Amino acid sequence: MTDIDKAARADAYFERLRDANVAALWTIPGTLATEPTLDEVPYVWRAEEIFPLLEEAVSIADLGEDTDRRALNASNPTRRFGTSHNLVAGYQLVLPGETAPAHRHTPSAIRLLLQGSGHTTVDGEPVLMERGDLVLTPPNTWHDHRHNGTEPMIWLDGLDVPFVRGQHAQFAEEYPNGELQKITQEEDASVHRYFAGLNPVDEGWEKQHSPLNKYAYSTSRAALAEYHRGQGEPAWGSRLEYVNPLTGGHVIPTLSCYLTLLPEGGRTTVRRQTPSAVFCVLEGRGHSIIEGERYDWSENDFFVVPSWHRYEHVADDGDAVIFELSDLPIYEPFGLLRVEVGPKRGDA
Ligand code: GTQ
Repeated sequence: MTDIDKAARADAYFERLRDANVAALWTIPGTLATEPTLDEVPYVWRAEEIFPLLEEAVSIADLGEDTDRRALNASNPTRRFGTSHNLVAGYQLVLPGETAPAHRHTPSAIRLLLQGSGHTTVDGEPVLMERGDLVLTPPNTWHDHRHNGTEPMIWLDGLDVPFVRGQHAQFAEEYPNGELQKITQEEDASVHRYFAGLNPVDEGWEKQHSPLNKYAYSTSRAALAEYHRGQGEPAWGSRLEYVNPLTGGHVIPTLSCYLTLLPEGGRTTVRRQTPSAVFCVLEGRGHSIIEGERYDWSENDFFVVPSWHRYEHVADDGDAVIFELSDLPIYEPFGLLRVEVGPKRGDA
């Protein structure tokens, strides 16, 4: 058989395979790739550019009429939807006097309050949100937003929607009559139950997510400063994870959150890991080097580091405090978590 015969036979064969809805393994690119392809890109969404666009949305979308949530989602430039393949982040705006009606859904959400103050009600608990507070909206919890302050309220939304949709597991429902939910608990009730590192004994908490609906910035910032001091104020900074007080584990089954303090002039250890992450800057100005490229950031900006990209952060102006939302918990149960951490560089 000549090479020409063989090639002609192969072409005809592959066509018959297509008709039979099968493919030959040796023709499929990447089936057994030796490492992940970097097919998403790092990107910074700047408050300076996006806040005005969000404010413009007020004249375009009335809350409760045109939309239940006035939010701008950040799409990775390589994707139609999703800040990374598992995460979607964005800014949301609620004006004084406005309310966003209650609903619940299988995707989980976190909020990081950036400007103004107001409430998110989570399963009957009104959670007061102030700058830097992390508020959880775990899967299938009823949540609505209420603004009773004076300044427009803007926060960072972070959700696992691309992951949940990818699993064909997205369900959502509106609260009856499109209204705010009934308040059944005191303000910040979950915070009051867990504030001292002591856990209630007979509550019978059966859920997989943290029973705490809020991690107040006043508390987390102080804890981070204490920890950093105790570590001898390393130039590579200090990083803490927000945990479920009952288990010490991640706050939500699919999502983990961290807070990093990086002293002015400091530089984090280079890191590369399979999970993707969205970082939001709470304090300071600086830049990150991601796969050799420089990305500048300042207060209220957020940026994505996709899977398996090498990155480090540098604090250029003031101590930097960076919040991080990660999809790391998705990787753990399947043995897919890989983390490479470079050497600590000290002040050199
Ligand atoms: O505030 O409840 O960005 O349900 C996407 C889905 C925000 C919210 C989003 C949501 C919300």
